Amino acid sequence: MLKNLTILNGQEVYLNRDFAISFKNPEALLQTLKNIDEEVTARGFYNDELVIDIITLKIICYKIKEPIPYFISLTYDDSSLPDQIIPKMHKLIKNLNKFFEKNPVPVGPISDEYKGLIESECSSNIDDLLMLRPAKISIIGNDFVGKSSICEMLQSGKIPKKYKETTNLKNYKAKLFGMPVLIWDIPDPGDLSERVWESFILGSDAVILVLDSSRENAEESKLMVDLTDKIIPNAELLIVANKHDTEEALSPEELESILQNKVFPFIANKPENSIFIQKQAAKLLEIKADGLDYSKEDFIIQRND
Ligand SMILES: Nc1nc2c(ncn2[C@@H]2O[C@H](COP(=O)(O)OP(=O)(O)OP(=O)(O)O)[C@@H](O)[C@H]2O)c(=O)[nH]1
Ligand SMILES: [Mg+2]
Repeated sequence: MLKNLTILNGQEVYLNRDFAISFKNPEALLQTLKNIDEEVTARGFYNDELVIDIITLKIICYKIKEPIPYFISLTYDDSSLPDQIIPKMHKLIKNLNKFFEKNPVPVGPISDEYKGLIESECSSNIDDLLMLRPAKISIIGNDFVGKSSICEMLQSGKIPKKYKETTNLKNYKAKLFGMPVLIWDIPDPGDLSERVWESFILGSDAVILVLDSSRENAEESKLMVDLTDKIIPNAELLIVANKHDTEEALSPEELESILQNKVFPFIANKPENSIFIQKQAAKLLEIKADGLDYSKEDFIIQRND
């Protein structure tokens, strides 16, 4: 997933857009980029890309000399492909160079208006980059627990008009708080061979395990938590205690003691609840956007920290 795009000119920040959280400390990435800029400038690495790995992050950066000296970097996680990113970065740099030729940088501190112009110049290139590798969220769980309802809520904020059993894998393209994502509606593991089920969840950036909140279902689902731990140990997990409104539903505390993990109590047959599941899914991917608050305690089970 893409995490950040930054353009610097010395200490001046022309653009610093976070798509998702890179480091817990919000200042850390910008400081790191400024240090890299200083280093590449001192070494005279002009115009060629430099790919740098920092823990689980990759940074592709360029130091451009003409028409003005600037540093541009794209930060993403290790599952994206630099080969696809590089030509798109070249396009973006070409656009920016044209922009800087036409709109000479004003003397003195850069105004917000000028920064706004830079951002709008980049916006179609950014959309293009974001489409390169949308994050994958797998929705898993037993039959009839509410998986497809949650997929619809994530995609359109609506719920299915009537129940239809999902007999095979179904993919949804969606945007969560502006970020393109792929949502995989994966059938009950009992409906597939174990190998096929496992192959469906491989490559997930995040997993939403849906329960109907009955005791029997919670006990069965425990196995699925263990399987995801084994197959996709880095994917963040959200356990949705769905059908919270039904008589069979156990309390969140009872479910948590069976599953040994936090659960998110939910009711997926009410479209007005869509925003709550959309926010949780966005937080699973650590998307940065207005309306997403990471300071409060939440339901995400973090496995890659
Ligand atoms: N009471 C109640 N019903 C719900 C809730 N969420 C979903 N349902 C209903 O449960 C049924 C199954 O929902 P789906 O979203 O199709 O469940 P699924 O897991 O995709 O089902 P399969 O594809 O057959 O495995 C539908 O009739 C939904 O309307 C809920 O929170 N409360
Ligand atoms: Mg379904």
